[in-house]
Amino acid sequence: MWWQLAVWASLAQGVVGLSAYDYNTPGAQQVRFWLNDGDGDGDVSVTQMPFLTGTGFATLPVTDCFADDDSEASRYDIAILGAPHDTTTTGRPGARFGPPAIRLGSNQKTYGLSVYTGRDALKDWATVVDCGDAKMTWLDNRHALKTLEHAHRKISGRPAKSGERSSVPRIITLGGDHTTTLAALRATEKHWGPVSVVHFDSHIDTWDPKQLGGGVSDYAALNHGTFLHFAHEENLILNSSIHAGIRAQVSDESDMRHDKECGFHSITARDIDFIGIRGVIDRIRESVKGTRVYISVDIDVLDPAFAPATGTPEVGGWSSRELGTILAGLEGLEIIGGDVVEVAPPYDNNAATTALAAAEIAFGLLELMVSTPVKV
Ligand SMILES: [Mn+2]
Repeated sequence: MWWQLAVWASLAQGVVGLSAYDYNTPGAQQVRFWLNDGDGDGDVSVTQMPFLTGTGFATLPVTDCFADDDSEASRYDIAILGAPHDTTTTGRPGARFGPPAIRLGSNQKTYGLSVYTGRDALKDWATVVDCGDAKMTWLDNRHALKTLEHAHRKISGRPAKSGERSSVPRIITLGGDHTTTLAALRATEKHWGPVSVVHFDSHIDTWDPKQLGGGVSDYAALNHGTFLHFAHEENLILNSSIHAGIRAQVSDESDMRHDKECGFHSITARDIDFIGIRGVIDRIRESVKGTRVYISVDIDVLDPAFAPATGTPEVGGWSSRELGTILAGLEGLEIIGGDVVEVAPPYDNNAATTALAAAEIAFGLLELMVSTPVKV
C-alpha cells in the first residue's frame, strides 16, 4: 500500500536523521560513544576518573600541613582547613560535621574552569591544598579554639610556594560554628595586622556577652553570637568592617549601638530589593576600600530554602546565585583569609542542598584569592 511505503520511508529517514544529528553542533560528524570501544582492560585507568575520589576539597590531595617541613616541595599558596566544632553554638548543634559534608558537596568542583571568569582556580598560579581538619576537642571549647588558632599559625607559618606573588599561605576554613572565625582572625592578625571583615550573615554576631548568654560565666561569654565583639576587643578588626544579609531580630537598640561601636556598617537582607546586587557590591567595596579583607560567610545568610541545615536559620535571606554574584563582585580586593561556617549536616536534606551551597561559596572564595595575589 502507498501509505505503508510512506510510513516506512519516514521512519527510515528519521533513523538516518538521528544517527547524523549532533544537537550541540548541527552538521558535525557523530563521534562514537567510547564506552566498550576498545580492546578490553587496556583502556581502564586508575588515575583518570576525576569524580567522587573522596579526598580533599574539590578532590584536591589532602596534605600534611602540620609536619615540620618547609622544604620547597611542601609549600603551597592557598590551603583549605576544616574546623569541626559546634560547642559554642546557641542553637541547633551539628556543625562539627560540616567539613566532611562540604568536601563531599565539592566533588563537582573537580573541573575548575569558570564559565563566568574563564579562570581555573585549581590550575592557575596558586598551589592549592587541603590540609584536612584541625584536631579540635569537642569537650572543651577554649582548648578547641586554641588548637584551631595553632593550626592556622602552623599552616600559614611556612613561606608560600609562589614567592613572587604571595608571601604567606592564605587559608579558607570550612566550619564549624561561627566562633571558629575568631581563631582565624587571631592567627591572621599575626601576619596582616587588623583587617576589615566582610561578614555575610543573618545575625550581627557582635552581641555583648552580657546581652547574649546573660553573662552567666566567662566560659559562656564567648560564643558564635559574640565572637565579633571579642574580635573588636582584641583589636583584630578595623572599623571599616561590614555585615551583609542581616535580618535576624535583636533584643533592643543597644545591640545595634554596640554593633556600631564594634566597627560595623550594615547591609540588610531586604536592601538587595532596593539597591540591587550592584548596590550591595558597591557598598561593601566602599566600606573596605584600601584595607586587607577577611571574608566570613555564615551559611545562614542564605534563605533556608537554599541552606536549611544550619544552627540558627532565618527566613527571608538571599539566594545562592545572588550571593555568588555578590562574592564575584568583590574581585580585586586583597583577601587574606576566609571561611564558610555554620553548616550543620544533620539537618540537611537528601540532596545535601546546604553542603552544595557551602562548597560553591568556598570555591567562590578560592576564585577571589587566586584572582588577586597578596603580599605582606
Ligand atoms: Mn554567624
